[in-house]
Amino acid sequence: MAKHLYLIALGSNQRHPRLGSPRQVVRKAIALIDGSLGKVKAASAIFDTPPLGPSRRHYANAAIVLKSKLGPRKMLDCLLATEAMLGRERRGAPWGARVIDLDIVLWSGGIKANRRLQIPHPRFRSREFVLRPAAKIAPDWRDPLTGLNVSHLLARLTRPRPLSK
Ligand code: A4P
Ligand code: MG
Repeated sequence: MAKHLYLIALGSNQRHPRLGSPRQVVRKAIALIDGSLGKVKAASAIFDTPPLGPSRRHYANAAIVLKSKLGPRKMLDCLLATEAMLGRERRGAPWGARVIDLDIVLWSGGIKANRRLQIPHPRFRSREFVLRPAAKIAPDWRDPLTGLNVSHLLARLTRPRPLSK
C-alpha cells in the first residue's frame, strides 16, 4: 500500500554523455523514478537557476511529489541508486558539478533525523532553487519544524529587504 508522500528536489549542472543537457538528465530522472520508486503525482517545470556555491555552471532544477510504499530509509537508498544509474560519481568537492542530485525535502511522516538522513532537508529553507519549483506543486505543504508552508518559506526568502541605513 502506498502510504508515504515525498517532496523530492532534483538538480543537475553537468551534461550526460548519452542523455544530453542537465535539463534532459532531470527529465530522465523523473521518468526513472515514476513507476520504479512510486507514482509521481506532480512534477514542476524544469527551472534554469544560477549556481549557489563554487560551481560556475547553471543548474536545471525541478521538484516532484512522489507517492510510494517505500519508507524514508529505503527511499534514500533508491534515490542514491538512481543517481548512480545516471552516472553520478561521488568524488571531488562536495558542491562540485554533478550529473544529478536527488534530495528528500519533505515527507508525509514529518521528521527523520539520523546520521545518514535528515528530513526535512536541513538547507531547503534557504534554497530558492528548491522552494520555487516546490511552490508550484506543493505550496501548502507545511514544514514540520517551522510550521510555515512552502509558499510562505519562499516568500520569506525572496521578500525584498529594506536597505539598511
Ligand atoms: N542526506 C541526509 N539527508 C538527506 C536528504 N533529506 N535527502 C545524506 C538526500 N540525502 C540526504 O548527499 C550526501 C548525503 O546526504 C547522502 O548520501 C545522504 O546520506 P549528496 O547528494 O552527496 O550531497 P550534496 O548533494 O553535495 O549535498 P546536498 O546537501 O544535497 O547539496 P545541496 O545542498 O543540494 O547543494 N545551485 C543551484 N542553482 N541548484 C542546485 O541544485 N545544488 C547544490 C548542492 C549547490 N548549488 C546549487 C544546487
Ligand atoms: Mg543530495
